Amino acid sequence: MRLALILGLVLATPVALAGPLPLTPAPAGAKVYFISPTDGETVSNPVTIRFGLSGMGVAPAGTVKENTGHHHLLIDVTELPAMDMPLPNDDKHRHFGGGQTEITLELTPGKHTLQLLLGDANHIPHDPPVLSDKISIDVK
Ligand SMILES: [Cu+2]
Repeated sequence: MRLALILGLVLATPVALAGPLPLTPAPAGAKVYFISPTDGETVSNPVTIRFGLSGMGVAPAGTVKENTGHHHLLIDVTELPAMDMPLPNDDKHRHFGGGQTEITLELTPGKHTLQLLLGDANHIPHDPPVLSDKISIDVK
């Protein structure tokens, strides 16, 4: 099973692989972005955050299917996590392994940054990473 998975990824990847783990290729032009809120917006709790994705499809974690992934929401992350390892799973790195495309949450009042990063079946960013612009919001 694992050998077949690795073989499949190698065969599907036209360029040489970097790093110890085979990365899942992302198609050119794939884009992840915030539908809402928008950069600089002032919002009130609870805050609903909607995730957009174009050029790829959303699939639950564990699903090995070409050109798919699941969302990760980075909250107030100043230093991006490693792009060749499974993403951390904590309050600042939220996984949406069920294939969710939005979340409603409570944020402490004040300024926060939000960024989206797509992960593959194993929570590893794609090659190249599918990463949104970082937005800032002000929570009242
Ligand atoms: Cu994940």
